[in-house]
Amino acid sequence: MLISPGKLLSQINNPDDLKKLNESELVAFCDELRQYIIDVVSVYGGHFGASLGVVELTTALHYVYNTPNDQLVWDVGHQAYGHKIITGRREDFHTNRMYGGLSGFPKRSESEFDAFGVGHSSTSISAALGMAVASEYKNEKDRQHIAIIGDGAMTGGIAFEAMNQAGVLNTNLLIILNDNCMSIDPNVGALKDYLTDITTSHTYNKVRDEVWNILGKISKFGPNAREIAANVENSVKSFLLKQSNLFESLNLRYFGPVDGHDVNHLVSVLNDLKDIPGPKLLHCVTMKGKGYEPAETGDQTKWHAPGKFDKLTGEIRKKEYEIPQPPKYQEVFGKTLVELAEQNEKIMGVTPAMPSGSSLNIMMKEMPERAFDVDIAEQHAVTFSAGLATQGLVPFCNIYSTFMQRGYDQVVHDVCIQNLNVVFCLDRAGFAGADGPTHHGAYDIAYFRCLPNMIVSAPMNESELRNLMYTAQLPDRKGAFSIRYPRGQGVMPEWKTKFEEIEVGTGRLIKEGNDIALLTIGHIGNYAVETCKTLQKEGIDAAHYDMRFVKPLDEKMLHNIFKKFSKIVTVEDGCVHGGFGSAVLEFMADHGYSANVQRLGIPDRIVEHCDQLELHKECGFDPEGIAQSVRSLIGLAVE
Ligand SMILES: Cc1ncc(C[n+]2csc(CCOP(=O)(O)OP(=O)(O)O)c2C)c(N)n1
Repeated sequence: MLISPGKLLSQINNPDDLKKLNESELVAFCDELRQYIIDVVSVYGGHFGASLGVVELTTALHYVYNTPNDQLVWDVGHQAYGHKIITGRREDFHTNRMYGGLSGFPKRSESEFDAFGVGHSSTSISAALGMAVASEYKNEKDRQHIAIIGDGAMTGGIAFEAMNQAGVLNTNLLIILNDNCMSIDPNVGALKDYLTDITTSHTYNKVRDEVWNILGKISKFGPNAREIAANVENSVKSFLLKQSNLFESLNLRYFGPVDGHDVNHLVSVLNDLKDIPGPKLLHCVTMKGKGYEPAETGDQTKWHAPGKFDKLTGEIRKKEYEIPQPPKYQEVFGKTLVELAEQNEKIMGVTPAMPSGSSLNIMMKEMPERAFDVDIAEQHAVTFSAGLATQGLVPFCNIYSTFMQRGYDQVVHDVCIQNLNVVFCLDRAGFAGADGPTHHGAYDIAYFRCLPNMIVSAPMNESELRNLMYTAQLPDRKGAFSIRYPRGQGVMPEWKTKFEEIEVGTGRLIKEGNDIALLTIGHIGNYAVETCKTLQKEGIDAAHYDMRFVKPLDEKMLHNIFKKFSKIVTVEDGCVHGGFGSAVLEFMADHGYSANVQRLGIPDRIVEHCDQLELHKECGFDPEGIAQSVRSLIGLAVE
C-alpha cells in the first residue's frame, strides 16, 4: 500500500534538507511527520504512542544539531520512528519490523545516524557519556552528545550510575528527559512524583526561569560565557539546592521543564544549550500519543504498541492469535497466580515495569498489597524478591527472558548462593518476533542451567504451566525455580485444570516410537507433535518426550532413551550452545552412551527480527524443519 508523505516531508531526505526549512515551517513539518507515522503504523503495526510524543523534539534535535557528527542516543529506541524518517529511511519505513526490513529500534549497522543500538532501556546516558569522553580524548571539542531518555527509562539504575559519573566529568553531554508520566503502563515509583513536583512547582519554576534567561543571554557572550555562567549559577545554586533538585545535586545543570510540543521554543532552547558546556539535563514535558485523539484520550498502555488499527475510527484490528481459542500463556500466568495466592498467603508478585505485558496487573488489582511493579529495575526486582524470600514469603518474580539478562548477578549472588526460594517466571522466552534480536529470549536456558540451587523448567501447555507454578510454591520447596514460556497462546482452550504437583526433574512420554526419539522442552514441543504425525504417514515411527525440566534432567527417562535409541533429535527455542540439547549431550558423555544426536534451536548468531513462526522456520525447528532433521538423521534423502 502506497502511503504518500505530505508536501514538506516529501522533500526531506536527511537532516540537511530539514535545516533548509524556515523555522516558521517547522510546525507544519511536524504535523506531516506525525501524520506519516500514523498512516504507516496504522497499516503495518509497530510502536506508536512514544514516537508521536517526540515528533517536535526529534525535529528540533535534527534541526539544531549537526547529526550524525553530533550524536543522538535514543533510550529504548521505540520512540525513534521520526528520527528514522528524517534520516533517510522514509521510503523504507513501511518495512519497519518486517523480515529484511528496518529494525524497530535504532541500530548501528542500519544507519550512521543511529549512534547506538538499543532495545533494552536506560542505556542512553552511559553510552552518550562514553562517546562524549571519547570525543574529548580525541580533542573533538565541538561534538555534541545527546541522550534522549524517557521518565520510565530514567527509573533504571544504570541511568543513575551514568549520571553519577557524568556529574564529575566536564564533557559535552546533554540529557533530555522526555517526561510523559508513562512507562508502558503508568510510571509508578517515587521518581515520577518527584518529576511531577518539579514540573508543577511555581516557586521553583520562577527561579529556574530567571536563571534560564540569564544563562540564555550569557551564552551569547562567547569565550567568557562559561565563567560568567558559573558565577551566576553559583549565586543561585544555593537556592536551587535548597529546592533539592535531584539532578543539580548530581552536578548536572538542570533546565526546564519545557513544553516538548512547542517545536520553535525547543529549537531556541537547544540552540542556547549548545553553547553551555559540561553535563546538563533538559526536562521536556510531552504527551504520549500526542496528536492522535484516540491515543491521547484513550488507554495509553494500549496505544504503546497497538498493532494495526483503523486510523479513522481508532479501532484496533484483532491479531489472529487473539481470536478466542486457547488463552495466552500470559493470561494463564496472571489468573493462576491469583488463584494460588488466594490459597497461599505467602505468595507475592513482582514485575519490573511489565504489569500489562506479563498480566501481573490482575494480581495488582485484586491484591494490591501483595503485587509490585518496581519500574524498569530488573536487578532490583530480583534482589527485592530475594529479600521477601528471606522472610519466608514466596515471590513470583516475572521477568521477560530477555530482560532477565539484566538481573543475572542478582540471581547468582542474592538468590542461588543463599538458596532462597524465588520463583522466576520468564515470559517471552524464545523468539520475540518483530522486536528482534534485542528482545529475543534466547539465552535463559543456558544462563540458568549452570547455576546451583536453580530448577529450570518449561511447560508444553497451559495445564503444565499451572502445575509448575503450583509445584514451585509448595511448602517444602527450597532454592530458585524458573519457569519459561513464550509469548502468545498455548494449546488448551480448557486451560483451567485442577492443580497437580509435578515431581521435579520428571519428563513425560508424549508418544511411543521405535525409529528415533524427539526430545523437546517447553511449548515448542507442540511442533514435534505435528512432526510425529507427518513422519508416521511416511512410515517413520518417532517417539516424543516432553522433558519439562532442563535441570534437573529426568535421568531415568534419559537412561531409557539412550538404551533404546541410537538417533535422537533435541528441540528447544533457546540457544543451542549451552542449552537443553547441550545438557542431553553432557548426560550422554557423562554416562558413556553413544548416539547420533542432532540439536535444533537458536543458532550461534544474531537472529534478526521477523514473525516468530518464520524465525522458527529459518532456524530449522518448525514442524517441517524438525521432520527434515529426522529424515536426514535416519538416512533418508532430503529434498
Ligand atoms: C531493561 C528493559 N526492561 C523493560 C523494557 C520494556 N519497555 C520498553 S519501553 C518501556 C517503557 C519506557 O518508558 P519511557 O522511557 O518513559 O518511554 P515512553 O514509552 O514513555 O516514551 C518498557 C518498560 C525494556 N525495553 N528494557
